[in-house]
Amino acid sequence: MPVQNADIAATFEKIADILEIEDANPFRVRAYRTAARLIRGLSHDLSGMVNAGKDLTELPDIGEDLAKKIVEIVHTGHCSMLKKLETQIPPALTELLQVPGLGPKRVRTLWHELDVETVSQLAVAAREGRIRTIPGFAEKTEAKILQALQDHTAALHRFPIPIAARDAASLVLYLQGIPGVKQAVVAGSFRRGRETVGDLDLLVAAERGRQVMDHFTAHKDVAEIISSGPTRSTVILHNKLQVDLRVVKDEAYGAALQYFTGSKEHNIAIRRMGQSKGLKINEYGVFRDKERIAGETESSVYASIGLPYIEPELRENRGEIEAAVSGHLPNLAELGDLRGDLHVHCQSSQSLRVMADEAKNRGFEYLAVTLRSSNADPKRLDKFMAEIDAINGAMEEITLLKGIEVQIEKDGNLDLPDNVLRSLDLVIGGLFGHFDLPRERQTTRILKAMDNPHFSILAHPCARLIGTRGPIDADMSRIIRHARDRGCFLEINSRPDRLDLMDIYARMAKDEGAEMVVSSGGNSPEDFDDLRFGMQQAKRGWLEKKDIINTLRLKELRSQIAKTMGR
Ligand code: DGT
Ligand code: CA
Ligand code: CA
Repeated sequence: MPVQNADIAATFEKIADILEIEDANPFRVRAYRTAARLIRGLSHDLSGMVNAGKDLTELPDIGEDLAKKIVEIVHTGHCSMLKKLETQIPPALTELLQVPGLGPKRVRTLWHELDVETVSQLAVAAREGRIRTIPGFAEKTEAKILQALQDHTAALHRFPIPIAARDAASLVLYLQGIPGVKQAVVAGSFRRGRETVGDLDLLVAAERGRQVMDHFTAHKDVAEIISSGPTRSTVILHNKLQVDLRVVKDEAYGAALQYFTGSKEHNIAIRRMGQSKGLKINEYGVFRDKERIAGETESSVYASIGLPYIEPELRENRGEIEAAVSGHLPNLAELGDLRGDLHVHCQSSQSLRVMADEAKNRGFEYLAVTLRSSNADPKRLDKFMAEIDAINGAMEEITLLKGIEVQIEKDGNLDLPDNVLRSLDLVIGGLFGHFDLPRERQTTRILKAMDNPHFSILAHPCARLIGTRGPIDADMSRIIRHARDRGCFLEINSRPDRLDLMDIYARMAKDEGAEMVVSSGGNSPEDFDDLRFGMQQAKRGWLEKKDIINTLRLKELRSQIAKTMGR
């Protein structure tokens, strides 16, 4: 199929967008926009003209340079200049331009001032009121962005966890405050720690359901009541998130929680096991004939079929029931097991101190600050080292490690020379471009990066951005085995739009005997909160304390890393 005029116009629009984000010469930007508009309005096909050997510069506003690009696009289907430009900015950045009210200038400012690179990061920044703090962004702008994002998120159907988490926390608190409510919790996929949720499932134990429902549907965040009865209601919040509420009596609370936590596949398997023992298991309890024999707690439901309690993160019918039967359930790692964070960024010496203080307050023993390789010119690197030494000299309770985050280049080389890497305690490497290489090349690229003797941690190995960019096409099982053999560690990055390693690969890595690290990947003190999402992902991957190296004491951690780095 020949290249359409619309494709060529879109390519030029995209070039103009990126140039404008990069603050390029406005005349250059305008040349691409003008050409795009002209091409869209043409009545004849450019590909036909190219193939007929016509001189394109005879068209208004098309010079030598643009003509050459059109020929390239018609012949090859792509534009090498655009490909090059795309590697210069975070890949999701141009998607921010789709948000009504955001032009390239604003996108650039949000990126530089707030580190906002994706739509979900924009949502979090808007919700936290950080956008209004930038000069030129009024409170009204922030509200407009928020509204636009809510429409955008609704279109995605599934909600990112941090947004659901806020609504969940505030609704649970609200429900707990209603007279007569004994318990209020979140069930469903949220409780199982999935990375996105379709809707929120809330469960309340109370005697009088009608009263609870009336309070619930009157909540200020409720935009629309889909249905409301004495035991079940469904509402839509202003941000388009659907919330289901079930009210049950105390004696059925455990059975209802087990049922509404799911997953459906897990429940079906549990119900079958019950049937084989002559039991009926449903959301009201466990019954033998008409007699209720369990249901007050979740544990009682599992115990009725001879099983130990199964953690919600495992309930996907991925072997957890068999493991429970044979007594081989994992002893899952907990957030409290983490003794430090090995991947955070700091913008200034001041924020370095703030991060160190916060890490100490959270009871961490160590914190690796990872300078971005793009900021690692000799002068800044020296300053960074000196600042860390100064803080380590002044603070007793916590040790800062000198880390660096390097980019894995297209050919698998790291973007800093070995003599620089040698001077650091920790080298993290990740993919920041060329996400669409074919499988074999992508895989060998990563294997080669890990072979660098200074390489210690593979950051966000799948390089996906939830809701924006899918995982790279690579042979994860080979990457995992290589990491194990080489002694490198695989990161579970806790940023809510990354959550990468994904649960299935964390599980594969554990099974293969590779070791992992759960990192916040944060830029500010609050970002340590995200570790809970990373730990949920770890639990969904069946990880135990021994699978996660940042549960080690500093001394053991140091010797592990030193071994990896051949020191
Ligand atoms: P989501 O909302 O798409 O992120 O995923 P869930 O797992 O929260 O699904 P949801 O909200 O449709 O239902 C909540 C739980 O209720 C689900 O995990 C298990 C239970 N459930 C719902 N429908 C059925 C069903 O037909 N059979 C069984 N056994 N359980 C069900
Ligand atoms: Ca749900
Ligand atoms: Ca639901």
